[in-house]
Amino acid sequence: ESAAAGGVQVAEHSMKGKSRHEPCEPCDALPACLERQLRYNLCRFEPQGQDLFHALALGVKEQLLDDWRSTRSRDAEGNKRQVAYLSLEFLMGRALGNALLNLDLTKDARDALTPFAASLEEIAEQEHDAGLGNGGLGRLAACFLDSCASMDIAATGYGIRYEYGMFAQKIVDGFQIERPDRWLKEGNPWEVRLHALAVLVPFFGHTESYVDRAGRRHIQWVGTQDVRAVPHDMPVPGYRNGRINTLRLWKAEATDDFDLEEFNQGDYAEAVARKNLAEQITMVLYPNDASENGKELRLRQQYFLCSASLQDMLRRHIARFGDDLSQFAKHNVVQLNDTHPAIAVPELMRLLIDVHCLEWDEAWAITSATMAYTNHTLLPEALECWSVRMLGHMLPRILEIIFEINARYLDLVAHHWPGDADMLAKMSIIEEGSEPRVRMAYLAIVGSFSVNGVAALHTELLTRGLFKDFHALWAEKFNNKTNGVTPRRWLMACNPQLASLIDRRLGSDWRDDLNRLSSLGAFTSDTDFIKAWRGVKTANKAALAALVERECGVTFDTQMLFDVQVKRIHEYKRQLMNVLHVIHLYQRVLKGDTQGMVPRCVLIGGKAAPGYATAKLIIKLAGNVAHMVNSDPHVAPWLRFAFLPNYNVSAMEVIAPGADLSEQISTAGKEASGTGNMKFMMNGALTMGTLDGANIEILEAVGEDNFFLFGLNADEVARIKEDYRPKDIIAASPALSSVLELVRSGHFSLQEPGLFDPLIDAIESPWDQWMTAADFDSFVSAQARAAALYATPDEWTVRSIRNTAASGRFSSDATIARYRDDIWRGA
Ligand code: B1N
Repeated sequence: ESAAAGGVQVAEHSMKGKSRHEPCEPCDALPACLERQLRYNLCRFEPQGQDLFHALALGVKEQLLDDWRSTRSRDAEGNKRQVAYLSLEFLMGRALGNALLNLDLTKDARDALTPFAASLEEIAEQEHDAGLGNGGLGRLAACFLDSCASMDIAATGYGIRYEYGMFAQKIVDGFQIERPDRWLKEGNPWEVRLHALAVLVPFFGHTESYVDRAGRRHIQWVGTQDVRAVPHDMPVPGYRNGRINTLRLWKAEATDDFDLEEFNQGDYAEAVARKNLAEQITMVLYPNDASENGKELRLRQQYFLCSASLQDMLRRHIARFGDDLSQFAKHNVVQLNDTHPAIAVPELMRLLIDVHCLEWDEAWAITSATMAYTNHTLLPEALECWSVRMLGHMLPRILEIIFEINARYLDLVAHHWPGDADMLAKMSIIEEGSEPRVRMAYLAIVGSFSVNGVAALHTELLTRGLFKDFHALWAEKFNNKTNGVTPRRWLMACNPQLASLIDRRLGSDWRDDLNRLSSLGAFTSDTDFIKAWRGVKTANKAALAALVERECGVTFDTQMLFDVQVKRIHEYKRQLMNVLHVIHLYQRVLKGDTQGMVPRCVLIGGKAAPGYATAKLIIKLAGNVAHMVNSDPHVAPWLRFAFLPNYNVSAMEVIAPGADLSEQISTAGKEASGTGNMKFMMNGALTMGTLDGANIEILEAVGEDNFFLFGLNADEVARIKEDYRPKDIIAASPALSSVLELVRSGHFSLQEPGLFDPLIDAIESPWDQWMTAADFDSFVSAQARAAALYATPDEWTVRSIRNTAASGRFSSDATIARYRDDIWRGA
């Protein structure tokens, strides 16, 4: 870090002359450090509220600072290829527990808290979740950071420091209400603000061309309104390896340039107040999962992130290698987390050409050898297209570069498909029409050397469907990288009892290579082990039951089957089908038809995008059904149902360990991968799932006897779509008919008859993309198979063990190893 001054960088400077690993002053151990933070840093004499958490976090940060600094200087001097993970979302959750685990400081932290009569668990709960993401895509970025650090990869996460993260969900009268998430209001002890590394990001203005003294034509982007991007760094500790990577989050601030005219007219206060406009850029996370809404502010966020991050990478490269940028791609790779940061392609071109004076061809060679693009969804509503008009106004120079990239690329297309004008229009980065738009996915593919999907089926559907023509042109770019989840947070930290039971049987080697969990298979006839395993599950179910009791006022009994579906609410994920199954069970109990049933507690949780009316209505239905189910004492021994408000990362840390059955029931072909499915499996839940996303690979890993498979596959969904007649299917299904009839009758909406008609109408419609009617009976019978198995506890437990045993493949360490070997070569 050459332009260093401030934070960690300051330490680096003042350390010159000293041995790198020798601390300035001997760092006191955590207990003394905690005292000192409280007294001399926070000035708290009677700690209350978040005080102890803050003191402990500051103490932990102090413990890792030397390693953080030495990681930076090692990377700044070494020859490892630097990975930049560019993402609009990092769903980090809480940091304390994870940091203590990775730094091996958990015991020290407990000791430090002893004098305060506070438990570590209690204090850790004080931390606000860093909810800087919507769901799977943002949480994947967080798991990847943990794995990169743990595998000694020099990776930096580049993101936005949103003042407001994912909204908090309240349920009022059964309806979702969104509350702002001011997660920074009490300060963030982990972050280090680095004003000295701030960069300027240009917006608006126009372009001019000029000829330099050597006769070369240049373009200048002038008259811009610049916004200052200030990095706020968060440490990302590797698992017990001394590496501390960085999550660098940019905050938008106004520059000190005022509108002079306004200034001179005496509007001083107004001029200063207008600085707020710049700061809006990093104010709030857009809460739309898998849908795109084309808002101008969102484009500003995207460009702001990309420009600031690429400037930062170029600065670091130049500090290391000097002005020669020809080897930039050899030393750097940018992984684009979906198309949200795809504008990095033309932005890197701009920086190389306009700022660093490279010729187009050389700049293009560097850019297209640096960028790699991950696609996370096939849903058409999520594919980003930015209006050419908006781009031309906000980022005129970037639009010019996009046009030039397109022109050169279309030459290639024309060579490949001579005389085929349709192909040119179809494959153009610019979608023509009354309001021309830039297809960001096409821009990302053209500008990248690697394009990957996130599960085997998803990659296959990409190359056979959405990106078929690109695959014909550049087959070598396409590859699959099945997602994974970090076993540190999602097993060791969230399920310490299971982890230590595994330690007792296998030793602790599995912690460094999760594939070693497969040895658990040898203990599936060991009755003591089975008993101990079930004991841990029951204890975790008690913790989950306590959460449900507290948040929903519903009593879950740990003897009952815990059937859980938590994820964003979306029609394709089919929470509605799950609710219909609950109604089906409810009807059976009311009829006295409990033969073969097993007592069951069903939990659903998740947020709906604020503008997604159908998803919000599904939440309302779940709440109303829960109310009916739970208030009938005849039903209580058989069935309980709760909708958990405000599902987030921290809730999942309690939910995954306590689940018996994991609902992964999306319409086949719609869920790109899923990652919740992996967290549940790792914690010994059995999966109820369709042949979709990574479910297919989970099924393959664990075997059919240990998985409840149902429903149409992706090909069948596509085929049946041509002639889909749900009304006929419903008529032929007594179970589905009577469930839909009960909903239609107003039984669950006595005050508002007809409230749920839109949901039923959708299921009955021949255009229902989600094919709930087609899969319902198959789902119900798979649920009956699950119940039958649960009636034999040892049989169930053996399958639970087999699920954890087979989950090594879904460690994000395995995923990251494949990114490193196939895409990030040299990292
Ligand atoms: O990305 C996850 C996958 O496991 C999920 O299957 C997939 O649905 C999820 C626009 C998205 N795809 N697209 C998004 C998020 C925010 C946004 O503004 C789209 N999220 C996914 C990880 O690969």
